[in-house]
Amino acid sequence: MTHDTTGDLVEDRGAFSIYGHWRSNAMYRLRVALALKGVSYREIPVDIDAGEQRSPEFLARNPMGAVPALVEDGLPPLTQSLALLEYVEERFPQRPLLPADARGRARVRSIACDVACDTHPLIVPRVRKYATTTLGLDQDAWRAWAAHWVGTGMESLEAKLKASPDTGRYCHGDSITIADICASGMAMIGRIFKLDLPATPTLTAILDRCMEDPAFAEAEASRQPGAPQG
Ligand SMILES: N[C@@H](CCC(=O)N[C@@H](CS)C(=O)NCC(=O)O)C(=O)O
Repeated sequence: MTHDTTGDLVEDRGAFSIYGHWRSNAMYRLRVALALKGVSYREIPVDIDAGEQRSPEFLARNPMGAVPALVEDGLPPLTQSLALLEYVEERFPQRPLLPADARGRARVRSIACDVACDTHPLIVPRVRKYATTTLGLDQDAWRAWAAHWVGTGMESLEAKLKASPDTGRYCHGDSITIADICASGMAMIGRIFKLDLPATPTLTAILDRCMEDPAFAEAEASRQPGAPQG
C-alpha cells in the first residue's frame, strides 16, 4: 500500500517505509505530518488486532511491540511518533510544524505530550489486553476506563487552550503545528470507539478547522485500507 502525496514531492532522499495500522493514533500523526510536508512514503500494515506487533519478526523492529516504526535506507528502525514527528520536521523543514520561537515550541510540545505521553498510552491495545484479561475487566468497564482517560485528557487540553492568549485559529496561533496533529488524533479515538466524551468547544472548533485540510481528513483511520467499511 503506497501513500503518494497530493502536493509536490519536494524531497527524494531515501524513501520511508513505515509500519503502521489503519486505526493507530500514533501512525495517524505521521500520516498528517508527511502529507502536510508533501513527502511520499509506504505504509506497511501490521495487524495489531491479530497480535502481529508481538511476533518475533516485528519485535526485532520495535521491542516495544508497537507501531509506528520507520525504516529507510536499510538503517535500523526509528520508533516513537513524537520523535518521528521531530525527525520529519528536521529532515523536511518546508511548511514548519513547530513555531519559530523557543517558548512557542515548548508550548506546542507540551500539548503534544499531553496527548501522546499522558493520555493515549492509557488506552493502547496492550493496556486493554492486560486490563481485560489479567485484571478481568469486562467490555463495559474497559469502555468506562477509556472514556475516563480520553475525556480527562481532552478536558485538560480544553482548559489549556481556553486559558492561553497563544491559542489562535489552531492550538498555537494561526498555523497548524504538531499540537494540532496530536490533539486531532484524540478526537479520532473518541469517534472510533464511540466514547461518551465531555464537551470541549475550544478544542472542537480547532479540530473541525484541521479536518478541513485534506492532510488531516485523508489520514483519518476510517479512510485507511483495512478499516471496516460502512
Ligand atoms: N508512544 C508510542 C505509542 C505507540 C503505540 O502504542 N502504538 C499502538 C497503536 S496506536 C500500538 O501499536 N499498540 C500495540 C499494542 O499496544 O499492543 C508512539 O507515540 O509511537
